[in-house]
Amino acid sequence: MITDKNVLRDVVVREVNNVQITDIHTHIYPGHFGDLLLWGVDELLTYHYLIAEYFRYSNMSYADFFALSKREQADLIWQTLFLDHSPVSEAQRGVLTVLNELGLDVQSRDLASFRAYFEKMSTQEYVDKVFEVAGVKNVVMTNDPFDPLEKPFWDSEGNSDSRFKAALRIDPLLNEYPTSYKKLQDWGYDVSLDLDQKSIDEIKRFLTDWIKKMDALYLAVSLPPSYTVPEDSLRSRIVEQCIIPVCREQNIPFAMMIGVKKLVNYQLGLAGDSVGKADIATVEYLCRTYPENKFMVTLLSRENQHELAITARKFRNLMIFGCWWFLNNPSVIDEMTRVRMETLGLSFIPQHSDARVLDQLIYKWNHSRKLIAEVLIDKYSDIMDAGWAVTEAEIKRDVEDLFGANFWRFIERENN
Ligand code: FIX
Ligand code: ZN
Repeated sequence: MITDKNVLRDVVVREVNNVQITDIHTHIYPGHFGDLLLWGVDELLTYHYLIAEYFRYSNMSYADFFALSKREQADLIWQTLFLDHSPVSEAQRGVLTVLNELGLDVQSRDLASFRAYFEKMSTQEYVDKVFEVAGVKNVVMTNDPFDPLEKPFWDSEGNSDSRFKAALRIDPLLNEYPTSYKKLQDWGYDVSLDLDQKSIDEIKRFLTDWIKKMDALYLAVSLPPSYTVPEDSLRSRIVEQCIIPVCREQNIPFAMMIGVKKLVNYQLGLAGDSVGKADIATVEYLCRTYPENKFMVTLLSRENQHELAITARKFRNLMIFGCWWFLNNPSVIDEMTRVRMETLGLSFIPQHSDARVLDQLIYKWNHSRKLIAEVLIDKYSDIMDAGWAVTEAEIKRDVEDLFGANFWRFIERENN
């Protein structure tokens, strides 16, 4: 039993630093998926978060910037965001954390030397290195059969690296059915625009085929703030008549990531998306109406977070996760984790990395481990003040729950 708060801090920090993480939402791929896997310092510097931050200081035309090579873009970003101004934003600091955790001489500010380090590394060697340094056991990818660059890999060799788990991502099906249905036709699914019963059945077959092909752990979609179910729309009908029954049959969660205002500045590409408050009533409706289904939900707006935590209190088939995208900043991670722990105890998934560049696993988890550990220390300290003495084994158990076991238990799969 721990009765000393200094010992408490040491144990929590040790267990949080040592836990092997399951990262439940990323955009990275195994090494054999070729150029789909982004890694190295030039990819880190041209992350879309940093591109948005670069243009805060630059009058260069968007077209001229995107016409540059990735290396030339990285040079501009390094000079502007790191040398001309101190790199204090979360994404800027993240680059420094990656380089520092890899043992490079960050103080040198020598981009050429950083590039030389990566040039010596093979892809597979670096995948192994990053998973080790980041303390990540496995990641869940974002796997989109509508992506013409990714689909060929699933139609041929598929995934052979067990550290990379699949999630079936179906944004085009839900958000752009008037165009995506033609692709389903090309793939041999007898669907039509008017979404007749035959189309409903064929969309269910498509979803089932791909869940099995990928061994998808969940089915995911990114949705606008206006997302509403039920409503008189193709999207709402596909959700209730296709996705809900298939996810129940396959016993996998439906993961809704709600609140993205796509391309508010279309000239910025991936960096051009923004945020809007979602309607929690849709989450309530789906969890209430389909108690046999499991839902994972993350909302993009800070203003949605308290009501999302309260909604999770109402529905045991709802698992809330992550401090997504614009929320993945220390001030907000701290606030969200405290609200969630005070509201839900330990029955939530505090974080995912959303890593688009392999190396980001290192900084996103280095930063979040520290923040989540501080919240845990405070919460254990509070119950110690009420006479409760927690054990080292219980701290290890709780930490493993937060950083992976809650997810594996919710999806009823083994973490292997
Ligand atoms: O929809 C998503 O999965 C988002 O996370 C991405 O589209 C977004 O660009 C991102 O990487 C945020 O971190
Ligand atoms: Zn994402």
